[in-house]
Order: sequence, then structure tokens, then C-alpha cells
Amino acid sequence: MDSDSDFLPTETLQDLDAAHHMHPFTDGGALNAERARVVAAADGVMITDTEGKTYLDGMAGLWCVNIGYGRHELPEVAARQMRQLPYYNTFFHTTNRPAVALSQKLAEVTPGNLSHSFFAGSGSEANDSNLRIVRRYWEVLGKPGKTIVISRKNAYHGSTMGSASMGGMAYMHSQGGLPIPDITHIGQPYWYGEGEGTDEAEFGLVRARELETEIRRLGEDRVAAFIAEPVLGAGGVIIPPDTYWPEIQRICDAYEILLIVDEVICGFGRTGNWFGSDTFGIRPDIVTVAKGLSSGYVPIGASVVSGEIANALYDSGEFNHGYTYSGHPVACAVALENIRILQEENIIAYSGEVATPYLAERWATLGDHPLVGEARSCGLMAAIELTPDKATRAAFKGEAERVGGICRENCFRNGLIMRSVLDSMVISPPLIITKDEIDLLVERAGLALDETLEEAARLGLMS
Ligand code: PXG
Repeated sequence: MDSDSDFLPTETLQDLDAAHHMHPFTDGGALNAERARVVAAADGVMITDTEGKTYLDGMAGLWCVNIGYGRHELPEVAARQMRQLPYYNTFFHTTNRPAVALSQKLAEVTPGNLSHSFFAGSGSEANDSNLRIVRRYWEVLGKPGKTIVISRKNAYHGSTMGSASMGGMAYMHSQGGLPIPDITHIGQPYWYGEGEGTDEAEFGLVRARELETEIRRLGEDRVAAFIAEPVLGAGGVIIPPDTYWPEIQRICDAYEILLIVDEVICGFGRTGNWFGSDTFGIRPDIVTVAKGLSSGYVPIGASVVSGEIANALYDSGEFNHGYTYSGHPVACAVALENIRILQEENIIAYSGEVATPYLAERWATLGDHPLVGEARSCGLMAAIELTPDKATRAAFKGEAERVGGICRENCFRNGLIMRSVLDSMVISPPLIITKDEIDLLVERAGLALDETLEEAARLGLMS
């Protein structure tokens, strides 16, 4: 980058950031007391800040840089596309080469019979599209009463009014008058946190059957769809018991409702297969994709739907929905190049067959740490649950989130980026992470845990 801000000292950048930049999901007072970390460059699985400190990025940015940083092919494709056709819309009976090619490619790689893509600029936008798509679908089929979307508590589906309403984060609903009408939430398959004293397989069935109970409570003629992530990501890498998804699928098949699988995190290799739906044997009617679709190099999202849904929407006049950047040629070209690299370099096979079992084995060793109640992983997403008492899975004294926050800071100090979700720690590294880098990740996580244990004891947070 050759802009003036490249040459500004870190402190000036931090002052200007504090003066003019509003950060997402951020307590401004807390941020400005500490100052923002200015990230300047990245390569492979490592990022570097303006002070020259490097970190192993255990989060692949924000669950998205699946092919890793520093691939020169993507900016080259972007520059070529920008020179040729930087923008054109896909409204008014026009299209462009990258949008055509990407929609064809998504029909090839997405699960089952999904065949048509409706493009968006992000996962949130794509989920807002989904809300309108499923309601319009039933209206066209002569069932306009089917408007309710059932989702789950603690789900994350985005930050717009529709997607945040489908999300199940109570702290998000508490600001801005959410959820919007006709969205309900059932329990999540979080056995460690909510299934105490129960058999894990049985708990999976119980949580799945909440969907059936909810459909019956509302009336099948009122329910449009169920939306869920294969593994809840932002909610804390909640991996469902093996019994969960087959039962959900049975219920979706037994009732006349659509199944929207939000693959924004799980898609493009995160769970060791192309899609979380492949890993869990799910047959979606719609998938939401974003993040790994472009490995985060450009913003893009999409709703990929079955031919049946696409035809219903197309054969009934105009579907009054779309974004300026639906089918953006540069974003589509970059996403296509990202998928080419994933396919030609067998990155998903590597992550599933080599990195996944190695991470599972090394990550499980963190479960022996006195501060860890459970270590779990699915593909290249993983979590550890922090607790002062392994046997009882007790909570820490004081505010939830405090010990998680301490651990996150200790990770940073040790050159590792892990995200905290309340008092659990999660990772989602680039899929290209090597065995040596997995060793380094686990080693640094272990050091951070040691320091966190010491600090939590000193602060009297252990019960
Ligand atoms: N669905 C899922 C499953 C997601 O994880 C979205 C939709 C929304 O995508 P966009 O592109 O609109 O952000 C997401 C996004 C976190 C965190 O703190 C996770 C996300 C976004 C921001 C923060 O873990 N996931």
C-alpha cells in the first residue's frame, strides 16, 4: 500500500482511529483506554502489526482466510478484472462473465441439488435474502401464511435487522428492537454447557426434537423454514452430538418446511469437507456462503438455492430484492480464483486428511490443563472450555467473560490470536496450516493457559 497512512507512526494511527473510526462489536471506552492494534501485513498463517510483532493467526482473520494470506493470484485476478470491467450491475437483464462462472462453479461444489446463486456482499446480506426468498417461495406456492423462520438460541447469522433477528444472541436483540416478527428460537445442541448429567447422544435427540415441538406449536402452515449452522461458530464452536443432524433432517423431511444451512463459517473446507452439510450428511434447500467463498480477500456472499426454489421465484413475476453489488464482477472473479486454488491444490483434502487429525490430537492435549473442562474440535475449528473446576464444569467467580478476556490477552502476548467466547477460547486457523504451525499454536495456547491460571488465582476468580 502506498498511501500516506503507511508512513504514519503507530501512535498517530491509533489517535486518528480513536478520533474517527467506529469499530464493530466494540466498547469504545475500553478500546480507547488501550488503543487499537494496527495490523499491517500478513503471509501464510502469520500476521504482523505496525510495531513489527508477528502473531500466528489462529482465527484466519474472522473465520475466513481459508487459503491463507499472501496469495498473489487473487490480487492479480482482481487487478485484471478491474481494468477490464470494474463494475456492472446484474439488474435489468444484464450479467457478466465472472458472475456466470461463479454461479456455475457454486452449483458444482455446493451440496446436493443446489443450482442457483443469488449474490450478496456479505453473509448478513445473504441471510436477509434467504428470509425474503423463503417467504416469497411459500407465497408463490399459494401458502402465504408460511412466514415464520425457526432458528436457535446463541446462533449467529449476521448483523442486519433480518439476520440478527434470526441469530439467537440475546445481547444483540436487546439493542434496536429485535427480533423482527415471525422469527422464533429453539435450544442449541450444546451438551458441555447445557446437557449436564445427560447422555450426549440422548441430549442431541432432545435438542433436535425441540424443532418438531416448535413446528407443532406454531402450526406447520405457519412455518417457512429452519435455519442453522452445521457447527455454531461465533456461539463458541458448538459441535452437535452425532444424533442431532440426522434427527433434524428427519423432521425437516417430515414437515413441509425448508432447511437453510448457514455455511458462512463451515463452508469451503472448515469442517474437513467442502461443506459442513457434507460432514454431517445434511440435505439443505438453501445454503448461505460468504467468508471462505473468497477467503476474505474481497467481500462477497451468496444464497445458493435448489432449482425448485429458483424456478418458483422466477416463474411468478419479479422478485423485488437485490443489491448494487449482487454479482460484482471483481468479487466474483476473486472468489472463483480462490475456489480454483482450493481445488487445484487439494487444500480441502489436505485440511481434512492431514491437518484435521493432527490438530484434533494436539488440541486434545490442552484438555489435560487444569483450567480446561473440555477440548473439542471439528475439522479446523476448535474450542476449549475454561473452568476453575474440571470435575464440576463450574463457572468462575465474578463476571463471565473475564477469564476468557484475560486468556485472549495472554494469547496476544504469546504471539497467538485466539478468540474468546465468554469463558471459552476458539480457533479457526487457515486451512493451509502445517503440522509445525499446529505445534506452535498449541504450545503458545498452553503458555497462555498457564499465565491465565496464575492470573485467575491471583485475582481470586477460581471458586
Ligand atoms: N452467518 C454466520 C454463520 C457467520 O458466522 C454471518 C452469517 C454474517 O456474515 P457477515 O459477512 O455479514 O459478517 C457470520 C459472520 C465472531 C464473528 O466474533 C463472527 C462473524 C462475524 C463477526 C464476528 O466470531 N460471523
